[in-house]
Amino acid sequence: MSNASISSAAAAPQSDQQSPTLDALIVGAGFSGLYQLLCLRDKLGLEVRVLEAGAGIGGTWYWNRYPGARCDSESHSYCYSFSEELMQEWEWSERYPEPPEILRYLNHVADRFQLKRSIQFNTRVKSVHYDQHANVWQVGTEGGERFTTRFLITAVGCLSAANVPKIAGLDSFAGRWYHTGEWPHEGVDFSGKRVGLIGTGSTGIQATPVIAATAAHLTVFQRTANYSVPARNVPLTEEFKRYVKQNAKSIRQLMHATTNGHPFAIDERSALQVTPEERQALYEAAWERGGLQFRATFQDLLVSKAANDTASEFLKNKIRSIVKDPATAAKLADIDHPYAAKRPPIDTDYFETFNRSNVALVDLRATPIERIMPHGIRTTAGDHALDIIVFATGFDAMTGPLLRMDVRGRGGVSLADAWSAGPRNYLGLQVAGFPNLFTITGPGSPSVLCNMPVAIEQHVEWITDCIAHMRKHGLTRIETSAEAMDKWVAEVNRAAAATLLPQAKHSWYLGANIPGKPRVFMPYPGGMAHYRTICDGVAARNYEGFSLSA
Ligand code: N01
Repeated sequence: MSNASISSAAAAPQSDQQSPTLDALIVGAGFSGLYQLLCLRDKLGLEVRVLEAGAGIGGTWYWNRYPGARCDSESHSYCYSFSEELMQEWEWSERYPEPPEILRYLNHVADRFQLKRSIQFNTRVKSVHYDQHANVWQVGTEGGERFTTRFLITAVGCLSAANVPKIAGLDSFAGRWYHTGEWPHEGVDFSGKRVGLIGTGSTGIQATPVIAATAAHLTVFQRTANYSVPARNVPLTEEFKRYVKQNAKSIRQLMHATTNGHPFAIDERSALQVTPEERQALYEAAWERGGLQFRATFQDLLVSKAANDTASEFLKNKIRSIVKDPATAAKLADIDHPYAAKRPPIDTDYFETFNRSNVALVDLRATPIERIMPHGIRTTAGDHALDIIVFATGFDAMTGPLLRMDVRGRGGVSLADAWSAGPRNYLGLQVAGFPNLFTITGPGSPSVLCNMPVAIEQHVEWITDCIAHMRKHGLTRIETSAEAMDKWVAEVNRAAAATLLPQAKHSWYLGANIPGKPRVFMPYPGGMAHYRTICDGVAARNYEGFSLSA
């Protein structure tokens, strides 16, 4: 990557050094940080700086370069829509882009809007403390720099704190191990190697076929069996590229109107109102079309268990028909949650990969890992000799990226203490006691339940409008209240309870993948379009639920 930054690790001062006061400091230079920078610096004319831990822009896509990595949103919807010119000049090559193409796109955006001059790379934020007398945030970095800023905006992503499970003996492993979310940029050569992959979420399911293609042997360690629908990735035709450009506006309107921010509408029928034959035909068509839109086959798949059962049975039958060994098929199809109650993966030849002679599946529910040995992984059923272990074990989602910074608000209260029973905030945007701190795609917002760029643009634009409003009226502080948070948390819980989502007990949406993490349903499942209306209403009613002061 060729990022010309205003500063790099080499240039970053190692001593304690006070930098000039900023209007706004943004943490993170992924999709959200870049757009927030553009809005605050160029639209509002603020003094803004972005601090980014990586050596380049891209956030998720900078770090997640594991084999098989591909975006699950379709490329023409996985991009900014704030600029008609940008939409017209960029062309995607495939239905689902790989990290290098997404990074090319983001670098194009950053270069086009001259964003890199305001980004400081190789700079990890370590502390974020509110000074209530001066009404500013003091930000400290691992390199010892300090910044003072009026507004602090976290653009740290929802899935950026890698979760490497604490398995006894990992330190003793004689081979190499990697987490998919911190993948070496130079890549990993699996040829001739015995590889163990732990985790069968979206990442493990994407990585499995690609690793199996070059490794001598691959053992997949499955704790929770998962559904998956073929992605059906293809190069985009010239005709489709033309369609996207000619219909950019209506595609954007559709993404803004739907629950998940994707460019497809959800069928209005119930899965239970059609005949079994029709239902089967509709599922077959959706399977052939591929991708996340399998969820859109019927309107009630996420709210009615009986409707969902029809989809899950269809998908389990697909597994049984693809995987030739009945014992392996049974383990893969032994799925304990409703379809899409966990984030549904999409794949390229995942189940087919278990028909290869160099691939084995270990069911960790039946035979849990006991420890890691110098030569491999020991389960209760015996040892698996390995040269490489790949942890596709996910993330400390949503709260992890915020809590790993030492965030302290009014009175020195830490965010970790404020959230000891789980995240509490208002609209996913602000926490009482932490004035002028905005969390883009924070817990309590649709975020990961939505096509991310759509959720990000809405948050960035709301925050920008809010700061513009404050400046226009000479206001310098915005803070939500405990009461507003209580009401919002109740709304998130109400919306979750109206769906099947909480029924997946082993879900990172609930924090269940991290031992000791409070079980709280984190993203807002009331739908992106509805959430947008709520946020617009709050702003129109003079920022109801916030107090603004000079
Ligand atoms: O992580 P996950 P992911 N021992 O948490 C298992 C997004 N994403 O990186 O289910 C054994 O979903 C864990 O088991 P269990 C997307 O939103 C997007 O795959 O907790 N196993 C599970 O099987 C996605 O949902 C794209 O029982 C352990 C797996 O590891 C999110 O990122 C691509 C374990 C983790 O699955 C996270 O996906 C990829 C242990 N100690 C990902 N700990 C796009 O294309 C965990 N596991 C946009």
